[in-house]
Amino acid sequence: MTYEEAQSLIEATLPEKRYIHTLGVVETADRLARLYGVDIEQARLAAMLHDYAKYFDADMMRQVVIEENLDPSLLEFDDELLHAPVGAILLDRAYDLDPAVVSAIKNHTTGEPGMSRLDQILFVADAIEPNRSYPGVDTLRDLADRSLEAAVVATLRQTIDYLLKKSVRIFPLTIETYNHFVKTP
Ligand code: DGI
Ligand code: FE
Ligand code: FE
Repeated sequence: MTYEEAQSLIEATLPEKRYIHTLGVVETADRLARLYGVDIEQARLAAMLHDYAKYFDADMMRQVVIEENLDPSLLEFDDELLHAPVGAILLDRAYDLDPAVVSAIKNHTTGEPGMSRLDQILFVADAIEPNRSYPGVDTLRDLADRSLEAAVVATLRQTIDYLLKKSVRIFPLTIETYNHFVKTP
């Protein structure tokens, strides 16, 4: 799948606001890929496709989890978690994508212990793209220019903080990713 094909698909699939977010993630992932010596074409394609399934029907996505033998614990947590792994598998099924791109899409919401630098770039770019606005986002943007791994940890810390404040359950993979990337003294 070329970047242009992905762009047409995403422009036709997502509402305008989410498409604008996506363009911000592409721009940010492109910049981080250049900065950290990661494949720019893979980063742009993964960013363009990352929220493909964001507004898909939750029951349909739960069905995909079952049929494709994805982690069954996804069914016990917030439906928000489904769009990353389900989007990745549906896109791969339809377009036979580069496995590195599939992995970045799959891991963009929770991260994954030991995730690749391409995965890390999409994970961070999603959190800091120019249209994002939440307390601390500028600190995260500065950090992303200095250390990709430190930005991954800080992004996870901000996500976990946000989930704690909302009193919602935290998906174990989010915590496991945090534990993997955090530097212990
Ligand atoms: O799809 P985006 O909004 O661009 O960003 P995303 O893919 O990072 O999704 C963010 C959503 O996922 C947000 O509503 C919080 C939720 N989320 C992320 N990690 C966890 C989580 N929800 C729960 N319950 N547990 C998690 O660990
Ligand atoms: Fe997402
Ligand atoms: Fe996103």
